[in-house]
Amino acid sequence: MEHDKAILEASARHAKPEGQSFEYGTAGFRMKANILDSTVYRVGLLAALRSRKLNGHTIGVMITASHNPPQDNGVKLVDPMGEMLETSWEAYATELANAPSDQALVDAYHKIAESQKIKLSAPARVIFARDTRASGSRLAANLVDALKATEVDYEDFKLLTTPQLHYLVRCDNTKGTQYAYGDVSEKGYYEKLSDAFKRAMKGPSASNGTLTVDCANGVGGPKLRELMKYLPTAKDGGIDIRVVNDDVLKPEMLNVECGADFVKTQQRAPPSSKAASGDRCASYDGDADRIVYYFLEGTTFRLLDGDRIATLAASFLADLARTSGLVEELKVGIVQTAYANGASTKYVEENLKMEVVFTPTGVKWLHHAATRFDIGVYFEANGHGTVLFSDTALKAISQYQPKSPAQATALETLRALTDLINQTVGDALSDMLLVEVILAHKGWTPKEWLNTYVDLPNRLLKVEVRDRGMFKTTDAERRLESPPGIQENIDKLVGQYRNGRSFARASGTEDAVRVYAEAASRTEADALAQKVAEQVK
Ligand code: NG1
Ligand code: ZN
Repeated sequence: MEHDKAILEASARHAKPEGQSFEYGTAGFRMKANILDSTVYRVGLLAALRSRKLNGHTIGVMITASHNPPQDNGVKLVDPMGEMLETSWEAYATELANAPSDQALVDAYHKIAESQKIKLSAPARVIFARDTRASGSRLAANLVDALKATEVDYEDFKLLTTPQLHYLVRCDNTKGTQYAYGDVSEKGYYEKLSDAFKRAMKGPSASNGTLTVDCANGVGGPKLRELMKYLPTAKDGGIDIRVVNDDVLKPEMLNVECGADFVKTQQRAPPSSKAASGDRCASYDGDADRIVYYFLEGTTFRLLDGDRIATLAASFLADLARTSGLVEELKVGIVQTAYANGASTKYVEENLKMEVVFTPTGVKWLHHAATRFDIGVYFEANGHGTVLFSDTALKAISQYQPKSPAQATALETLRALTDLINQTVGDALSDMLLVEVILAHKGWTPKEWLNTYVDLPNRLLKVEVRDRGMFKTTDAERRLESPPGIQENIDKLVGQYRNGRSFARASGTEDAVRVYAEAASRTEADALAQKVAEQVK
């Protein structure tokens, strides 16, 4: 049969670790890098099948473990428009990864091809990239073995941020069409973003003060430095950026005491930070698909997380739609998860008067829900998110004839933002430029941004349990269905605290149950979280 011999031969060089089981979860496969060899090879086989299934459209493979420690790695697939792999195919990935022998792998491969009616002689194309982890090049070589064995046309983009790869996949699949997304090159990405940024910054004078960016010692560092070559500095109406934590020559430094995950979970600046009171700071995660902002107010650490970026972006975009005369046509909405601070939800509903939709954790759910709006803003509290414009919105924005100079100016900015914002996935570089544009237009420092609403104190706990599989949720993960009885107890506890809200759910990426609680004061939030944690133990 087509390719069997080659698949078997290469598989023998990438044996599956015995007794190890793998699952394609919300972040693809992610674990210690030294047990990922067979999995990455097998993901290559799946990428080949996926591309053949979709008439040879380009499929992306990203090798990264995002904010995980340096010794971990991971791999995930990118679908043709730059979105996450279709959910129904995740089970195939898991099946291939767990095939107990080389022959079982070939059998599983054919079973998928048959059930999906895939012609194995059809053309296929895969592009891939990796973050800066030491294990990345070895794992990429395993991927290549699979692509060669299945005769796939492939291109190695080497080191990229995750969102850059998503961008390239979409560009590759749309080139030469009316939906062409951009030039299929890293340079094309910088050119698109910087051009849009310059257009969006035409109105205000320049961004206010230097932005310090902590790159988690990951791939975002060199890529930000590259992007900066294309961006105007403040004296030319742009932005001054100071890059810190961008050491990628020591891979053991990745995500260590820095980066978006550290800042969000520790609620403090990286220890290496020399920021003074009021300085505007941002942190990326290890593959630069997440960003959070923060600053010191005196000595108090103030975090501006994904919820803040979402509210800032949604209110600005709605204002632009209104000022440009498009308001009747465009519905702006926000997508959040249960982890969004309750104060942000209240602010969106009561002050911005916009609809909020809740989805389970995991960007693919948020992304999907955001497509239901004309302008759909989605962010996880941890800083992963973007803004999606529907086809109707894009058409209205590009075709509308402004009726006044004010409308024309607003429309120009809106048009620039449709190009500035990465439409495929949350992107730290693109999101950063979006925030900078908005702050510059509003003439805001982070302090004014923070003053839009007051976060409810909250606590996130990780609870080790015997079997997290027992924890089943409903209502966008906000209520536990099983084990029976726990939800009733959580409800009772929540009722005892002012502005109390709490929920428990099994993590999709770690072997634990996460408990979230918020309440009117820090002491109450902590106490509520503790009590709920006792319920799930
Ligand atoms: P889990 O482990 O399922 O809670 C975490 C994050 C998600 C998302 C995924 C994917 C929290 C509470 N959860 O999911 O938001 O980013 O990882 O990486 O931050
Ligand atoms: Zn990431």
